[in-house]
Amino acid sequence: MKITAARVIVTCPGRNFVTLKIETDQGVYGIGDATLNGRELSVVAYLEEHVIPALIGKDPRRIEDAWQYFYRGAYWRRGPVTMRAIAAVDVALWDIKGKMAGMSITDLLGGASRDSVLVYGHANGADLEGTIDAVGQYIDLGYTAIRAQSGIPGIKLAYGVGRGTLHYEPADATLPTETVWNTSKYLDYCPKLFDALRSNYGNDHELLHDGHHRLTPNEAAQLGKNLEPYRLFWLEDITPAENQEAFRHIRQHTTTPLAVGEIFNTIWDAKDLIQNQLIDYIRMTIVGSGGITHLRRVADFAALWQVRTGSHGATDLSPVTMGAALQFDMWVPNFGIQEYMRHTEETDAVFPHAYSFDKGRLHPGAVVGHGVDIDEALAARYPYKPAQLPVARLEDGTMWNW
Ligand code: EZ4
Ligand code: CO
Repeated sequence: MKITAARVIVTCPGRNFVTLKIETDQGVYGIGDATLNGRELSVVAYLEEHVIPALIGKDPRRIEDAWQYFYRGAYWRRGPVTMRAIAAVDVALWDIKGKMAGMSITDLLGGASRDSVLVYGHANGADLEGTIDAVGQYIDLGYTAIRAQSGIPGIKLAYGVGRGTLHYEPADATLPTETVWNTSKYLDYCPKLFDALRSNYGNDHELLHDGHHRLTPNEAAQLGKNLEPYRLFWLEDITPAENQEAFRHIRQHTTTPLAVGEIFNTIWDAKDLIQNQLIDYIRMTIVGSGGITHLRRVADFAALWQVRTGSHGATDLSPVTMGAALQFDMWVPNFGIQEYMRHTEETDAVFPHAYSFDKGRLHPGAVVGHGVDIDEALAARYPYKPAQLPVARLEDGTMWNW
């Protein structure tokens, strides 16, 4: 069996997506997501210039060898661009293998460990009242786990505040939007927000929050302590994690569960965090971390320390990644939760899929491979539109982490 062709499809049904389609001499094809929010065309070039020429003629059944070829064989390892390109190849090859076997990727991995996948949605409000309402709306939609983000009095364009309630999308301009950050205001406001949410809705729901890399380790420790009475499911990305050791201080001061990993690319980014039990959830995702072949190694490693998965699932991860993630989530023994931001109707139409939401959970549907396709004729009607993620500065102009 041979790969006969591979091509990259770029489409913008409301936001940009990069998709790799691999065709074989058996008439079976597979697709993989390669979207890197705000840097999409760099992965297109990587795939077209450096990956596709080497794919032609390879045996698509040899997924492991393809992974090693594009990882070890690149010499220049790791990084968001390389690992997304590898992920796209990997997911497309798992899709092909599933179609050839007449099996879902869950079955290829060893079969389902659960009946459906617990997901959390994003409730965003411009202020306290708006956020309380938004959480109520998610409860009404059937969500049992909800991430709450809120506009903060005195902060211009706080992270996570949407323009609509269901479709938050931060990438929005050809040059990054400038936001302003103030840590003290956030540290004062955040516990008030969760106090209000617990007083309004009680303790029956899981509540999550994303700090989006804004705090120092000691500030993170303070926040974690102050949020303990509200029993969060997790506090995410509370400080940058390039230095994994930095989490030791936070861990020593709070029992609020910690989640990290949406910008990680390989197991090496998470190794110390996991083996020193400095986090509770690893948020690496298929598209960001070299595909299913690599993510299952991360999950198995994490299981040794009872660290569970919590894959990133924002709207910049295409339905192809969501379909593949659900296949993975159904199998992975140490599953925690899956992030799920709804795509727009335009996006869902370009990527036909079988997964569906019901009562706070996603059901993958009966599929072979990952079960997500691309309607190329429809995709061609939405040309690429440059968009970038915002940047953040402190009030005196100092660049900060967005
Ligand atoms: O800001 O995916 O947990 N989710 C997040 C996301 C990220 C976007 C960046 O492209 O932090 O909203
Ligand atoms: Co996040």
